[in-house]
Amino acid sequence: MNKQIRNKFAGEWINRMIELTNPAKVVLIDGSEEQKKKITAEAVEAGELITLNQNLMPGCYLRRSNPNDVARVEERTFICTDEQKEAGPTNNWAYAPEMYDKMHILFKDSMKGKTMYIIPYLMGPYDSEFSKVGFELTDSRYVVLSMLIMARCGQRVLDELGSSNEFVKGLHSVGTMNAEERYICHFPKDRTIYSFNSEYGGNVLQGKKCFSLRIASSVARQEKWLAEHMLILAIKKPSGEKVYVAAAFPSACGKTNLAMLIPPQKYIDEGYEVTTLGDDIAWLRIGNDGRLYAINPEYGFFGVAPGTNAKSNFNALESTRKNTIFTNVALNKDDNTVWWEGLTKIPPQNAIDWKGKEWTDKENVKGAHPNSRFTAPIENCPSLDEDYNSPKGVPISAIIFGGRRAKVMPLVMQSFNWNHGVFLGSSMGSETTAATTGKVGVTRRDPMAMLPFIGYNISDYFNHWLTMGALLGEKAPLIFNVNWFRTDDEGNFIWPGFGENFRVLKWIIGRCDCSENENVKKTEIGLLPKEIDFDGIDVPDDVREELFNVDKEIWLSEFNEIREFYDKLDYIPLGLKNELEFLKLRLENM
Ligand code: SAT
Ligand code: MN
Repeated sequence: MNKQIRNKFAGEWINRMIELTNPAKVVLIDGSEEQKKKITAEAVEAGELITLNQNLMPGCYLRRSNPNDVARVEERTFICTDEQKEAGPTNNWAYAPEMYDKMHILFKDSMKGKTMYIIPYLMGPYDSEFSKVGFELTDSRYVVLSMLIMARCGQRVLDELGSSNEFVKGLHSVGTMNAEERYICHFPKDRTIYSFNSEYGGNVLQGKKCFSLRIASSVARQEKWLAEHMLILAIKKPSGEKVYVAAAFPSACGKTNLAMLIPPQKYIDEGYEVTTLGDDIAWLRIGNDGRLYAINPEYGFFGVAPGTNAKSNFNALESTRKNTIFTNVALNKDDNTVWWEGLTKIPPQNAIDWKGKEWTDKENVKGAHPNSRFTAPIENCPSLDEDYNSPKGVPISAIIFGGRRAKVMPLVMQSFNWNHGVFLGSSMGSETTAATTGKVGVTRRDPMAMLPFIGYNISDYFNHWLTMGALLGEKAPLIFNVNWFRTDDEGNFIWPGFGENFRVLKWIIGRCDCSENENVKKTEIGLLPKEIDFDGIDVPDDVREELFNVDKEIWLSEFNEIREFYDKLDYIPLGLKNELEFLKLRLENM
């Protein structure tokens, strides 16, 4: 029996889980350096981690996962409730009592002969109204060491919890790694998460997607706040004033790059600065002054390695220089460091690929898995904002939605109002194939980049966004849509992206402080800039026009696609139905 947890509610539940999983030993994670060192040494000893060059990369380790376990598995991820309509048509649903039964059979004796680690963790800063406690019980040292990077963990969290019964319960076991029996289960009503047969971050670092998005979105609906798949950044203006922005993008749209953007030199010289508060998740609450405040509940970055280099994302690369766990990247044998596609032009001479084999056929075999990752402490980030840890969060002036669209979306536009902004978010998406062909391809709708992460019915989620707008009233952030991926007819990107995206951010913050009051034109689809500051980059006139072109035919088919998407949902809140209708009227009069 476990006597280390003094909180009565947590203690009772943990004892039941110990009885179920039957570990040989139970260790409470206290958050100390000493304990972390010990567990790291054990993981190295057991072959679970490979020690990298400690002179060049102090505190860094490499992990090779089971090759069948390299990404999130949406088809094995479940929202478990009493009734299907609570989960809605976009989630995998399971009847909660039945799933509990199934899980309890799988977890029975699953930790036999192993150690159970009890991880008390906090999502959000200490002493903050925003923050919420979770426990993850796991038999994986890799998960323990990753959680110590991604969340605030240990004794201080227990102190903060005190005698409260408000915490998220999480159980994880690596099981047998049988992919067919892999389960990532969420029970929103009980605030409980069970992960089985996986060790991949998005499935088992439960503080991340499971708690901070799926469970939290459902709690946020009840408590009238928002749990969103958004980065948070700050832009300091030459006057010294800071503007905070939150932004949501589907995967592979450069979210981490935007979070850590370095402006072109000209703007740095003028006194602009971009700083990072978060790269993946934001919790947003209405503050005492009526404005929307945001925190990043996480404490680290779980970033995609391939494509990251000193040019594409200097700050991300720097963040991985120490105390970082790399998963499924290549090992450079010459200096015992890591490598991935896109880090340098030429791969290392002597390397081992992500599966642990000598990497000889560099033409046909990848060195790193495309979804290989770094798990790095947020405090390593050179562009970290001084307020990343602020218990009261930062006031958000603008919310940005974005996707990968070849033709339909302009480089940037502002919504007419909150409801129209929610409409833009609800219909956002990415074209998977279009970017390479230049044609308007199949769009995968990914509302607010939350499709796999909404812990309840998507129609209720849209409704909740409209409610938040009503509560915020005139203090609501402005809502924008951006598209860095517009292409010409040959499929070439016409916008340079990366640091140059700062030019778009500059217009956005100008809309927030009214300095761009004159630089705006009303179109059928939204408010567009008359011009963007292109000074210092070569953008031909026809490209300037193309970046902001609104094509009636393309937009009519976009309208039809959105309607088809809406038709698949249980219901569409009136506010969004109206927006769709208004769009049609404006297009017909175009
Ligand atoms: O795959 S994860 O969900 O862990 C990472 C991400 O998509 O942000
Ligand atoms: Mn994400």
